[in-house]
Amino acid sequence: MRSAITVSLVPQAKGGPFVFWDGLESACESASALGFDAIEIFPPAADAIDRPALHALLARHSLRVAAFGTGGGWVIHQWHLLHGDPAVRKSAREFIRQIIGLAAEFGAPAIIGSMQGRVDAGLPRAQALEWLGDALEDLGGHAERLGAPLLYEPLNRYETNLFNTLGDAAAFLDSLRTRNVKLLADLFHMNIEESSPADALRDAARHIGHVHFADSNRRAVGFGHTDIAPILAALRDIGYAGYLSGEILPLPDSHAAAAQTARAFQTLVSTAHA
Ligand code: LER
Ligand code: MN
Repeated sequence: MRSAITVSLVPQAKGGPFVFWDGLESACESASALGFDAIEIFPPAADAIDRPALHALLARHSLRVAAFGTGGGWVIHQWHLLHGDPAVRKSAREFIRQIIGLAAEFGAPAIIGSMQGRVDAGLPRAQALEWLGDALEDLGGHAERLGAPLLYEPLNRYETNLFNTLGDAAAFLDSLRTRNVKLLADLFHMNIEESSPADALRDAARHIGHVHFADSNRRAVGFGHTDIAPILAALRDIGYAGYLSGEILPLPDSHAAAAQTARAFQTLVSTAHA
């Protein structure tokens, strides 16, 4: 498994679960000093990223990009894939498509988290699931042609009423034609929704493509009360070789949150696995 830490480039997302907020240069410097393998980027839009500059920055710090989030489309524009207005659904899909293109250039997947939206009053659930499935077929196929998976993230009940558990999301992915959409297992959401996070990971093993590494209170692993050992044992047992990415609140401050994530990764994952 590899380690990653998040950086938000979206000021409107302030208060959200991202560790670094002061730009890519500063985030890469800190991530590299703490020994992370990668950064996970939350951009305002695909065209906000200077691609040659980012390639150079990553090379300078021996870092990779673990993933790009697409939630800027929701935070900045209030777009999502299940909006009642077809023009807004289209804008949401195009926003994600552009980020898939950006991510593929860095060998990384894009994440559909908050951009999935929710089933609003008056929208039949079957219609919502048809729209979601159609978007995932289209965007999953697009990502596949560019050589990267697409990540779909089940969220807790306070953020979506679509799929809250890995099992329900996995069953939905099984109903699609595309095999290129993988699950993002966020340990914060799973702490709220799963009876057993470790069992949920084992049951959805073949679908797991990325992990958000967070404690029960969405702080760095070790700063809450999640029993992390059985979760890491499950990830090892299923042969998960992707990222554990610290998508967490920058508490008590960005540096301390990142340093604790690095410490947790090194003591619980690297050394146990060496
Ligand atoms: C996104 O990765 C996520 O976990 C959502 O809760 C958005 O904040
Ligand atoms: Mn997440």
